[in-house]
Order: sequence, then C-alpha cells, then structure tokens
Amino acid sequence: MGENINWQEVYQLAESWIREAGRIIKETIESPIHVETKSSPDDLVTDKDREIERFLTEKIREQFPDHHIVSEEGYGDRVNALSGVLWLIDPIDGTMNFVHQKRNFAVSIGVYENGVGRVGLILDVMTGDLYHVVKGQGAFFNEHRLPQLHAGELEKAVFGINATWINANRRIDPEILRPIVRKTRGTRSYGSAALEMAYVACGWLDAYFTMRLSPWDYGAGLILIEEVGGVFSHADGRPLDLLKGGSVLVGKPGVHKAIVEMIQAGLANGKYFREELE
Ligand code: 2AM
Ligand code: CA
Repeated sequence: MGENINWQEVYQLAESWIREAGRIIKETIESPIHVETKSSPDDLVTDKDREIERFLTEKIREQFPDHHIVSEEGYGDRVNALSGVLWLIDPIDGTMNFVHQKRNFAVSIGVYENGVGRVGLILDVMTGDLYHVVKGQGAFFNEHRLPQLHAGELEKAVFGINATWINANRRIDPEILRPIVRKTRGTRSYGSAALEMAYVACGWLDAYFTMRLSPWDYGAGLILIEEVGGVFSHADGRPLDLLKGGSVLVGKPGVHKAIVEMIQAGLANGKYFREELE
C-alpha cells in the first residue's frame, strides 16, 4: 500500500485546500463566534473549527478514499496503526488566539506514509504566510527555501515556552525548567504550537517546549523541522508517537540536546514529570 504516490501532487491539492480553508476563516473573522469549552474552561472550540475540519476531511475523502485521517474535532477516523497514508489535521491551531486576538492561529496539515512524514503545511491564516515541505524537496517559508539549522547553543537560544510550565502545575516540576530558562537568552510564547514549530524550522526560535500536545498539533511541524535538520522528542528525550501525543520538545540539535540533558538531570534528582495526566 502507498507505493508510487506522487507527493508533489498531494502537496498541490493540500495547498489548494488549506488556502481555501484560510479564505473561509478570514472572510468571516469579524462575524460573531460561537465558543464552547471542552476538557477545561481554557480548552476552546468554535463552529469554525468544526466547519473547517469538515471541509478538509471531505476533500481528503473525496480525493483519497483509502487514506486515514486523525483530526481534533471528530470528523476523522479511529486510527490505531501507522500503516498506509495518514493525514493529521488541525483545522484551527491556537483557537484561543482565534477567539481573543483574531490573529496568530493556523491551519495545520501533515501527511505521513507508514509513519514517515511526507508533506506538511502550516498556514498562518491572517498573514497568509505558508510554511510548507515535501520530504526531500526542501522546507519553505512562502517561496523562500529554509536553510539547514545550525547546532545552536542554549546560552544563545530564544526558547518558546509558555509561562504555565514555570509556575505551579500538575505535569512538570517548575524547578526542572527554571534553570533552563535562566540559561537561555529569552523566552517567547505565541499560543499556536503549529506556528511555534514553524518558527523553529525557520530558525526564529531555537527550541519550543510544551507538556501537552496532540498529534494534529505537531503533525505538520515535525516534517518541517526534520527537513531542516532539527530534532524532536518528548521533553525527556523519548521518541514521539504520531498517534498518542504528550510532551513535545523541538529544536536545533545542540539546543534540543542541552535541554533534554537538563530535564533528565532534574528527573534524576527526583523532580516530578507526569505527562500521562488527562
Ligand atoms: P489548539 O488551539 O488546537 O487546541 C496552545 O498553547 C497550544 O497548545 C495550541 O497549539 C493548542 O492547540 C494546544 N493545546 C491547548 N490545549 C491542549 C490540550 N488540552 N491538548 C493538546 N493540545 C492543546
Ligand atoms: Ca485545534
């Protein structure tokens, strides 16, 4: 299964769909948004998330009836294996930004074949910037081909991390992260994991860390980062799972390594790290 797929063609279709999705969102950005909460008061979903996911999943199914889809809002398939072609879709990544800021949110599409990343697209909806990759053919910011990432150093790193994780929280001991943050040049937080991963691929952030993501949040980002020689794993260095989610650490190779080592040192010192919490 999956042999002889023309990934350039898949990319072109996905690009036309993601741009159409972006137009639909942008056209109605000033309309009232119906917001609901999901797992917590801060976990938001809107009619737009559902409408865009339905649009994308219909396009994929029409064109590729034998492909599988994992997506956030329930229009995807129940998938428990990586065989065949798998689309990881987030219709709106950064829904809180979409609702509160009307900017800094993205549509994210990652396509995998037997677990290997092939095609990735992240559209910054309001700016129209597209971060995109076809494996082996380079990663791009719009028409600009992205260079390979340097090793990087923690002492010179701009680190993407949300303040949540350096304050009291259930998942990671803030004492693990504080010395890491102290070593970096500074921190940034944008509120869209997909965009933050795109920024790492572009070299604008040197690393990005979070304790809780789902596969659709990082499906496209990993393919971009891999193409430019960046590294990704769970926060403590274990390999990521494309179907499961959890903590995510991506970065330039040297910066990623330095952060993993400091997190592992914290764990060896008995600090807590619980990423399996619901
Ligand atoms: P979302 O907007 O698609 O939900 C915000 O810090 C980033 O984390 C966004 O990319 C957001 O994606 C993601 N995120 C927020 N809550 C999450 C949760 N409960 N599980 C997984 N990812 C989450
Ligand atoms: Ca989402």
